[in-house]
Amino acid sequence: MSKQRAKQDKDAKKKAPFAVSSNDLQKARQKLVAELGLEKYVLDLDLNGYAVVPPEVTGVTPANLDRLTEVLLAKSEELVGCGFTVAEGPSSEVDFGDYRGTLELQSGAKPSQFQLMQLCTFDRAFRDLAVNPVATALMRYMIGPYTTRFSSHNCFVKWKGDGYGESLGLHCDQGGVPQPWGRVALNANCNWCLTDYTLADGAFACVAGSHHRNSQPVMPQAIREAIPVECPRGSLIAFHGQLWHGAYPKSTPGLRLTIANYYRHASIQPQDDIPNHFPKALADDCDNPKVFKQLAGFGAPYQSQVLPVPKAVS
Ligand SMILES: O=C(O)CCC(=O)C(=O)O
Ligand SMILES: [Fe+2]
Repeated sequence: MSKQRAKQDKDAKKKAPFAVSSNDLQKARQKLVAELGLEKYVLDLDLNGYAVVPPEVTGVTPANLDRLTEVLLAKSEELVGCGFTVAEGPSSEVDFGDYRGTLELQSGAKPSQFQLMQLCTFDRAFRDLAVNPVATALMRYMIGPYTTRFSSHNCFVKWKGDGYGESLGLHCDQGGVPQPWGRVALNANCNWCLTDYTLADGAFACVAGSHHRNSQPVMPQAIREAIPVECPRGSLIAFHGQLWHGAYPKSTPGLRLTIANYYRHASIQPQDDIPNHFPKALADDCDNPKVFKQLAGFGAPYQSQVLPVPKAVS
């Protein structure tokens, strides 16, 4: 194939990602994995529906983690109105008013966490994380090499309390998508642990392999099947949108801080309308503006007369 033809084909795939042959998709997925040496992690994703990737592999440094943590603690203080430290948690009692939580509702547990949203507008450090090459390769492996997009960028700030209660808040991130579900992940998630994950510190809970069951968690059995995912600060827990997961309650002092970068298939509505509302100038200020803009889904066709019309010949 001539170089020009190969380039035309590549451009066509980018423009029409839904029309790529299975063969080409398979090759593109294999390339993503081989280039970064991620074989072990995609095997975990295939078998268990999640993979724990250490910072030595993702390249996220202690200085990166410190910066992310610093900004999140400052934002928490700004919004809540009291100081926050990793060692001690919120410096005062906090009041949620009538708010009863989200995953907490399954067990009626009293909220002991909140979420910060739209992280990629806070600081470049979050935009760099959103385009981390290892994270994006794993997301593309599960969702699709050409069809992966951002859904939202959030942080869980969790402290000592009942957590999600006895249900562990088990759910599938893809739970809002109508069934039947297939093998391709329509959502997938990157949980970046900014503090150590141990059972007592409120670790991620999941049922290994449950992404193969193509269903919402079957309760209450799923609670007995769940296991804690324990890993040190800086780890990435990447997981499939069909994995049954939640978290154990935190029973120790201080904070459990987690960034949840949530990705979607291009056919799925984003949680945050990033394609239309994300400030485009910020996308240029990150480690890989090209990848950021592609994952953001800027410039979707059909929002104007993108295809030419013929002209009447008189
Ligand atoms: O760790 C948690 O509290 C829940 C994480 C979660 O459900 C998610 O990121 O989708
Ligand atoms: Fe989730």
